[in-house]
Amino acid sequence: MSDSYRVTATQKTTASLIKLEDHSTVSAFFPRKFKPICGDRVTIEQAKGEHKIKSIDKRCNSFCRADNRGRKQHIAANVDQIMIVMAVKPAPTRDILNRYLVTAELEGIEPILVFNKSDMDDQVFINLINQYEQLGYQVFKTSKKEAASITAIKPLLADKTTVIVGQSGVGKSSITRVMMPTVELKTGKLSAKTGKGAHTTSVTQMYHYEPLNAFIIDSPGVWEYGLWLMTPHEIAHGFREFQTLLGQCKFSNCTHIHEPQCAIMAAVKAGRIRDSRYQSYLRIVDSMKYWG
Ligand SMILES: Nc1nc2c(ncn2[C@@H]2O[C@H](COP(=O)(O)OP(=O)(O)OP(=O)(O)O)[C@@H](O)[C@H]2O)c(=O)[nH]1
Ligand SMILES: [Mg+2]
Ligand SMILES: [Zn+2]
Repeated sequence: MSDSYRVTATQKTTASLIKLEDHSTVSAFFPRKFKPICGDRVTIEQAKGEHKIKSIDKRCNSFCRADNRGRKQHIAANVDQIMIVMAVKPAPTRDILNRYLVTAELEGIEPILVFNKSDMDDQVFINLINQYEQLGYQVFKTSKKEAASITAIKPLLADKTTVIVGQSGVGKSSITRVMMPTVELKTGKLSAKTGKGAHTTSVTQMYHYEPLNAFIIDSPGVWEYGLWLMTPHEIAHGFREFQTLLGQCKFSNCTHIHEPQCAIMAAVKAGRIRDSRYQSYLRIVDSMKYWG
């Protein structure tokens, strides 16, 4: 049996790998058609005195986003959890959290919500935190100035692969650094002009943190997180509190937008689904027209 490796980073024709048995690292080249991504499990062989990726295991799941034409772009593979980081500044864009959650629900990735920079304002996120806790999500309020608020998340990372996502400048790398002090990460300053992040992390990179046996994937921040072309049915499935009602609408192909006897709209009316979440669902469905 050949040894098992995971991809920690990719360059044009080579990938950095970590050997799962002893956590040693190697570099291996790959044919272009392979398209390995961070988190992939691979086997390697020797070719002309170099390491070469021989095979990529079928992915359990992957964290994806839309490319600029609405196609599904795979970012990280075989992930157990997604840590969605938001901050007081830059403030989250309107539907960004729900869009991340749609991906998480569809791919079977457990979300961890982190509201960071509470030192700048302790109040702004109180309502959101309550709402998402009520939906059953794990929610944390953090500040890099209060290490305990971040170390509280650490136990969740043990023995898991966690991808950390969020807008540029929200503090993804800063949080990772507090949780895993021995791992070397880059962090940057917010641009004084725009208050936006400076895109400090430029490539997706997986780190292994020995004390927790945790794999952490730090990804470059985005201004906006876009979902690839999806059907209303897929998007509705991405809203956790809709799931038990799907299938109870009069029409099996109900889009929950205008149809009579829609179980989702009835639940919104009755206050069992929060209107802000339903409005966000409508906007996300509507946003798919850009890929049309
Ligand atoms: N006040 C305050 N500043 C923070 C906190 N966390 C991070 N920052 C600052 O925010 C800036 C951006 O932090 P990073 O950790 O680089 O952000 P990032 O999310 O990794 O950004 P990208 O790599 O560009 O995606 C840095 O100047 C950090 O020092 C916090 O809890 N409070
Ligand atoms: Mg970063
Ligand atoms: Zn419906």
